[in-house]
Amino acid sequence: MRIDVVSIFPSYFDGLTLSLLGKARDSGILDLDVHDLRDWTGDRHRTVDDTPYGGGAGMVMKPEPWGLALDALAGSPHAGARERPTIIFPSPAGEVFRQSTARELATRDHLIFGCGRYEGIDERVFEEAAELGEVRLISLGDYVLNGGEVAVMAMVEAIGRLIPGVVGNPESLVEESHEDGLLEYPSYTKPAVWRDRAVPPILLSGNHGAIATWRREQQLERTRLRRPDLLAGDA
Ligand code: 6GU
Repeated sequence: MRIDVVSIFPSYFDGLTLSLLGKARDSGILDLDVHDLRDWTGDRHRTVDDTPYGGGAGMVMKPEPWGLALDALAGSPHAGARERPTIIFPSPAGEVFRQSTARELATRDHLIFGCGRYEGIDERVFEEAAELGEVRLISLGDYVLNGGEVAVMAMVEAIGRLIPGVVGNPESLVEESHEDGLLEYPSYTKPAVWRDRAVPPILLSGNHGAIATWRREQQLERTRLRRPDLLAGDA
C-alpha cells in the first residue's frame, strides 16, 4: 500500500517510522511518504493561509498549494497505471473513524491524507480532490484538535496494522477490542498471586471450553458497563 501524507508539520510523523510500521516500511509492504505542503507554495514566505471571505475568526488554508500537492500525488485522472487514490481529509466535521473504517481503508492501494490547520481548508479543494479520487472527511471523535496531524497518526496506525504482514501474528488482530463488536477480555500473566491478588482460578484450570465461555462473559459484562452504545447497535 502507498500512503502519502501532506502537512505543514511533517516532523509530527517521525514517530510513524518507528516500531511496527517502521518495519513494514523497511520491508516494502507499506510505502509511506510525508510531504510538506509549503513545498507547493510559490511566494517568499511560503504562505499556506489567508483571511476568510465573509469575515470571521481565524485563517483558512489557501487552495493553490493544496491543488498542486494533490495534482502531484494523485496524478492526472488520465495517467492510467494506478487505481484512483482515496483522499482523506481529517476533520471534526467528518464521519467518525471506526475499526470498520480502518478495515475498509486497509484494502485500498493508495491513500492520501491532507492535514488541515487553522479554521480549515478552502472548500473548493474538496471539490477538486473529488476529480482525482474518492474523497472522505473523517473525524477521530467528538472533540476538537488543533489540526489533522494527530488524527492522521492514529488513522495510519489503525489502518497500517491491518495490512497483511504488518502485524506478525494475524491471530492477535482477531481477539482485540472492536474486532467482534465487543471490548476485549481481561488478561493476566505470572505470578498467579501478586500483592494478595489472585488470577481468576478458571484461567489456571486448563479447561479451554470453560475459559472461552468465561472470556466471552467478561467481554459482554465490560461492554455493558463501559460501552452500552456498542450493544445497542448505535455506535
Ligand atoms: Cl480528524 N481533526 C481535528 N482538527 N479535530 C478533530 C478530528 C480531526 N477528529 C476529532 N477532532
